[in-house]
Amino acid sequence: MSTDAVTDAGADLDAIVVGAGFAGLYMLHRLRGMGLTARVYEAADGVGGTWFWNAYPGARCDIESLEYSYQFDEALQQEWIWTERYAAQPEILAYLEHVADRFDLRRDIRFGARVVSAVFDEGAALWTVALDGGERATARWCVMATGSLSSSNLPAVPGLETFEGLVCHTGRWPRSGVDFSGRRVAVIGTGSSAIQAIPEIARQAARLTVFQRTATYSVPAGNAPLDPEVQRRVKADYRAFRLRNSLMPIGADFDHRDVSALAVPPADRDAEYEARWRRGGACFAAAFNDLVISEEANRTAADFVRAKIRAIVTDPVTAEALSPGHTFGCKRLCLDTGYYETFNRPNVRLVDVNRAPIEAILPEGLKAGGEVHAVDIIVFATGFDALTGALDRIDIRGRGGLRLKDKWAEGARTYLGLQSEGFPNLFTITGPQSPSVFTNMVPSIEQHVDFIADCIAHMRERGFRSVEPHRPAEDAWVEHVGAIAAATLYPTCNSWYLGANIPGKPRVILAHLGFPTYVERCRDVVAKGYEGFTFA
Ligand code: NA7
Repeated sequence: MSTDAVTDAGADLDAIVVGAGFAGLYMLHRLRGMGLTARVYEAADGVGGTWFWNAYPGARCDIESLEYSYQFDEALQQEWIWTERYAAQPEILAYLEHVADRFDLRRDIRFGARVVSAVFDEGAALWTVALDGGERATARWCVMATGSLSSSNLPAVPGLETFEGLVCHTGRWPRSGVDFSGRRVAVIGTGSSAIQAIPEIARQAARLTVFQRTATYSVPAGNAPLDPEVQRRVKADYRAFRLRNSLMPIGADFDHRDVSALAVPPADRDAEYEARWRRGGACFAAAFNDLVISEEANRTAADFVRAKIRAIVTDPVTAEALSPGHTFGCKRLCLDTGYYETFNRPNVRLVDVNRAPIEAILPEGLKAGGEVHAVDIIVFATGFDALTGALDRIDIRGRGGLRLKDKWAEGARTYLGLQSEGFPNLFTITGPQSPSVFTNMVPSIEQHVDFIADCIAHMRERGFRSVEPHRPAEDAWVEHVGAIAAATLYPTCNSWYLGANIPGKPRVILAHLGFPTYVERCRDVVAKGYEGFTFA
C-alpha cells in the first residue's frame, strides 16, 4: 500500500495503531505531536471503541464522568460539559467524536478496516499489518489499542442458527437500535451489561425472561444530573483533582477508608454500608480496607447486600435465587438503577440455569430445563474474552515467526503489560498484566500512551531500531502480578479477571492490582534507563 510519506526506515508509516477508542485516539494524537507518520485502523465505522459497540439500552459508565475523561489537554477538559454523575453511552460517544474532530484525528483513521495479522520482519525491524481486505502497510512501531473488553463472548448454544427471531449481543449492539416494545425477550447473563439493560428492557417488553448463571452483587449507582456547581469546583483546579485521584488505589475517587471491617462494631459497620448504599456508586466496595483480602470482612459486605436483596425483592424464591453466594467483589461489583426492583414486575421472570440449564435454541425460543420459553428477541449479555481476546483474534507473529497466541497458550506473559519478549516494537495499551480493568481506564490509558510515546522518543534520540523486554524482567513481572492477586480473594471466583468465563482459557489473573504502585514502578523503570527493556 502506498502512502504519501516514506519514513526513515523505508516503511509506509512510522507507527500503526489498531483501534480508535480512548486509547487509539490519544496514541494517534501523541504520535502526530512527535512529528511521526501514523495511521489508526479501526474495524468499526466510527470512533469510540467500547463506547461505539456497547450501545445497548441503559449502557452507562460506572466511573463518575468528571473522572472518566482525558486530562491531556486542559482546554478540552474545561470545555466539555458532562450532564450526569455517570455518563450514558451516547454522551461518552459524543465526547470521543468531539475529541476526534477537535484534534483533527479522523484524517489518519481508516474506518471499516479490520486488522487480521501483524508480522514482524526481523531484518528490517518493521511490522507488516494486513487488513481483512488484503491491504498491507509497514511501520516501525505497532501499537495495539484493541481494548480490554472488546472481543465479545457468544456461547456456543446448540441451535442458535435456527432461531427465527432477533439475536443480539450487548457488546455488538445493532447500530439501528432494537425496539423491545410488546416483544417477548430473553436476556442471558447477569453481569454489568445485563444489570444495566434489564430494567430498561423490562419497561418496554411484553415479557422478559432473565437466564442467570451466577447471581450478582449490585449496588445502586445513584446516578443523577451532575450539579453544575460540583462541575465548576472540579474544573477550577482540574489538575489537582486528577492528581489526587492518581494517588488512589484504582485511580478514581471511591472514598477509600483505611479501616478493617472487623475493627468496628457491627452496628457502625452496617451504618457505613448503609450510608454508601444510599450515596450510590462503587464507593460501597471501598468502605473498608480488607473486603477483598479477608474472608470474614468480605462476608460482612456480602451479608449486607444479600439482606438488601431480600428486602427489595418481594418473592422469596426469586430473592433467594438473586442472592449471590460467592465472594463479594471478586467479580466486578455492578452498579444499577432499579435492577433488583425489576424482578417485582409481573412481566419479568428469573430462570436459574444451574437448575434449568439452557439445552438448545429452537426456532421459536429457548429450551431450558425441559421448558420451552418462546421469545422474539434473545439478548446475549454474556461478556467478553477479556484482555487477551482482541489480541488473539489477530495473527500476531514476532521474532522467528513466534505466534503471540502460542506464547500465551498457558497465560499472557508481558512486562508491565506493555510488551512481550519476542515481539519487538509491539506495544499493548492497557495490555494484560497492567492495572487496566482494576482502574479508571482513561487515566490508565493516558499513562500507557505517554509511556509508549516517551519510549519511542527515547529510541529516536538514540537511533535504536527496536525495543523489547528482557526475558528475566518479563518472568519476574508475571510472577509479581500473580503474587499480588494470590494474596487477595480474587482467585476464589470464576471471573473474567481470571479468564474463567471462557471455556479452555488458562486461569491466570489478567490485571495488576494497584494503580499508584504501578505508575511508580513505570517511573522507576524509565529513571533507570528503561530497566528490563532491551534496545537494539
Ligand atoms: P460479564 O460481567 O462477563 O457478564 C457476563 C454474564 O453472562 C455473566 O453473568 C455470566 O455468568 C453470563 N454468562 C456467560 N456465559 C454464559 C453462558 N454460557 N450461559 C449463561 N450465562 C453465561 O460481562 P458484561 O458485559 O456484563 O460486563 C463486562 C464488563 O464490561 C463490565 O464488568 C464492565 O467493566 C464493562 P458467569 O458470571 O460467568 O457465571
